[in-house]
Amino acid sequence: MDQIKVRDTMERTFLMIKPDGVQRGLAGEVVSRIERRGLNIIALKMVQVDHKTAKRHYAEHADKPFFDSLVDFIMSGPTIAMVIEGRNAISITRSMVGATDPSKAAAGTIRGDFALDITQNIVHASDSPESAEREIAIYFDDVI
Ligand code: 3AN
Repeated sequence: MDQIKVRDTMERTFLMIKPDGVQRGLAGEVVSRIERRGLNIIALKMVQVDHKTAKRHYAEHADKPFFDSLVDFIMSGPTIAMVIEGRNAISITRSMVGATDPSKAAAGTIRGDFALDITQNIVHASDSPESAEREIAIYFDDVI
């Protein structure tokens, strides 16, 4: 897979609107928040995640008790995958997404405003440069 080129603090990160976010009609809201923050969406596509890809996506959680439910849920409907670029894009996107557990997510974050459930929590976003590179490569083989 292609390497992601990072210049200065310019970063690329991966964000996925999960099946619940798409099904609830929140895709526009999520995209709008990213755009209004000033980040650039440089790639975007709708993806029906297959089993192999789901297991690859969540490989770091393979030994967790919630692994099967994570994999099942990400495959349960269409998702929207995107690559976001901007200064400090990884940490800024994570701060916009909010805490993993929506009961701990601050109001004003995507999860804090729209989610109640730790599995059905609207979005996934990369948590480090290594994760971003790995996750972009899973879903986009044409982003350099
Ligand atoms: P985040 O999505 O905030 O990066 P991760 O990477 O720690 O969180 O976990 C990936 C996904 O696994 C979460 N989005 C959530 O759906 C699920 N998850 C994490 N921790 C738990 C947990 N304790 N119980 C159930 N599901 C969990």
